Amino acid sequence: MAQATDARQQPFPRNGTTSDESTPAPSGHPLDPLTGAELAQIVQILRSSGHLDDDVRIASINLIEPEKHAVEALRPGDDFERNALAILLDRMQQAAYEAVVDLLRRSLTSVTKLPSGIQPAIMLDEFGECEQAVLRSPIFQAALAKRGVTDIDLVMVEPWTAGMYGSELPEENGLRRMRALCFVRSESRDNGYARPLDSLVIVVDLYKMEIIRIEEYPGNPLPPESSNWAHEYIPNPRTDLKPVEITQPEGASFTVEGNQVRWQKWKFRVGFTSREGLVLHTIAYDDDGVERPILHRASICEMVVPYGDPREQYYRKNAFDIGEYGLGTLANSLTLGCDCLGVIHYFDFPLVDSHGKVTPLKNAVCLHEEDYGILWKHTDWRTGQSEVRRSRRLSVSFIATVGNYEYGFYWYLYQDGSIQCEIKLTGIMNTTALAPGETPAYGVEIAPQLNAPFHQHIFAARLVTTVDGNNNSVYEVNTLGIPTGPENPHGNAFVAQETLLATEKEAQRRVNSPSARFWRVVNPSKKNRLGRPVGYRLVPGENCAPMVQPDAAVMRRAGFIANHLWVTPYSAQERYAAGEYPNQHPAGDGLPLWTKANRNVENTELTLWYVFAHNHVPRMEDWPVMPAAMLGFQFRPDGFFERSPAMDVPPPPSKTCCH
Ligand SMILES: [Cu+2]
Repeated sequence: MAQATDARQQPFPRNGTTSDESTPAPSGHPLDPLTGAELAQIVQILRSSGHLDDDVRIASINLIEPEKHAVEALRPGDDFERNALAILLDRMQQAAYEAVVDLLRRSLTSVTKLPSGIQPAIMLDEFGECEQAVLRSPIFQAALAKRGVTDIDLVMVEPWTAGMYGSELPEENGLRRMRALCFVRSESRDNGYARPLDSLVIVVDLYKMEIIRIEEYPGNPLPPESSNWAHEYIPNPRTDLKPVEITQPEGASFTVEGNQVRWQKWKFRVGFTSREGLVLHTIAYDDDGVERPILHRASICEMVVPYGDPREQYYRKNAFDIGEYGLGTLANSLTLGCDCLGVIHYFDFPLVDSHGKVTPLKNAVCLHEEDYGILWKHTDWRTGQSEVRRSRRLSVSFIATVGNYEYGFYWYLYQDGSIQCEIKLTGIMNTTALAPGETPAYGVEIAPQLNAPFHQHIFAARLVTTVDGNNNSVYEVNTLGIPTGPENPHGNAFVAQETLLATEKEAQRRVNSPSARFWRVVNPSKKNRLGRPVGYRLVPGENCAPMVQPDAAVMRRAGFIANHLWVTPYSAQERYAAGEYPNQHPAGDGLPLWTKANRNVENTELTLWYVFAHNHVPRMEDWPVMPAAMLGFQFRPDGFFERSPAMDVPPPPSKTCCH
């Protein structure tokens, strides 16, 4: 891995001319995701160099993003490098590789074998291959027949990542594995999650695509009810909905040039990776003609969904949907008028499958404006003077389908300088079966004999902060009442107390709603007109503690969920909260490992990691398809502007206002 790490630190931009005049520098911007042509070229370079043959699969190919300083130093017309990291899996040799490809020179820079035991993320086509391998297996069919299931076409095999729990059998060591759960549809378009067959877990070797063993458990009968969600199954749809039309007769207020977006005073770039999906780069705000940076890079970089059912067949359900599956790969192609309304700009991004076939993902990211209620308002009751402004926000989003669940990722920019991240959780809950009359201990009965287990959806946002410049510090702000006494004789006093988080250990924090805790990211060398350092505050939304115990096996891979806030010095190599390869990782990568050094995080270049959780205690109303639950956080200016930056928003045209 050392070789590959070195290759990622190649100097950039490359000043001067190319050595080979036949390979001109690429157009666009060095942060632009790899194009389809670039992906095809990388595949071709890997093939012709002998590193990609029939035994080898491509787990992912992504741009090696240039370092922050290199991007900042870039001037229009500068020449720049394009390097990519391909993660390869040789099934025959049972080995994984990192290959670095130099697109400008059309050459392979390095190929590094990963240490044994490191498993790249699950590839999209492995899900289908795994399901088919199980369905075709006579021993699986025999296990089904024992349970009265004879129509194999109705069986849904759902592979889950196997993780690493210390309970693996010796014969599994070193194998690339998944653990598949089973569901049985009542007809071909039925909602299979209504009928979990929870007495079987099939452990599959993905190298050979064959069953290692079938685990058999005491099981309950299939629940009796169908719970279909497609429109043809829903009788009597409501009929009193009149149309709502979003019209923007003069078009949208944003402009898009390549992947760069400008909207009112905002400017940023849209990026996309196969792992994280949507990424925002170089978010800046034009403040009276001065472009002030805020975030260099923003993404949701990891997530984990721990389930609270301790039974042997279920305690390993802890999907790392980003690091183990890849949300970009699982992104939907969005539909105008359904997923987004109004004047839309869609970004397409190419995807490469495990065999090297490149296909465009149309409409992967949606960009549009939304009316968002009142921005500000005041009425002077003495004079009758009244002013109101409508809030307009810019929405950038994508939606990923991960098996039974959907995750919508939305980033919003507002006219008051605020940035918001919102995640919408929808789709179908994972289920288990109950005996007639049984009350579930670790879940909620949501339909007759159907249990939805307690679980949490935990997300990690990675924010490379550049609040008015590169060197930032973080303060925690707690609002505290002062005990009644000489300093607070009337008992009413309370103060907002700021505490500097100077080191990585000091900056490992949890949310605290009783003290209205938030974190203020400041630039200590930039003062506002009142003498305070300019800042942005990270305002938590819904959040809660992780419910797994600190010594739970999953915590060895998901150590990042122990804190809601982590602050690290900026490093382009520290990219994902659970490390580069959480799939079957033995222990301890990512934030817990890096922060052991307890590095300084005061007045230096920072990465802020905000971890937030939706605690899902299922409801009957979440079934059969869960109405979207939303959570997220805000990044709001705090002493960054000299006054409300929203004052110059003009009143709505009078014809659109009711009087
Ligand atoms: Cu949930």
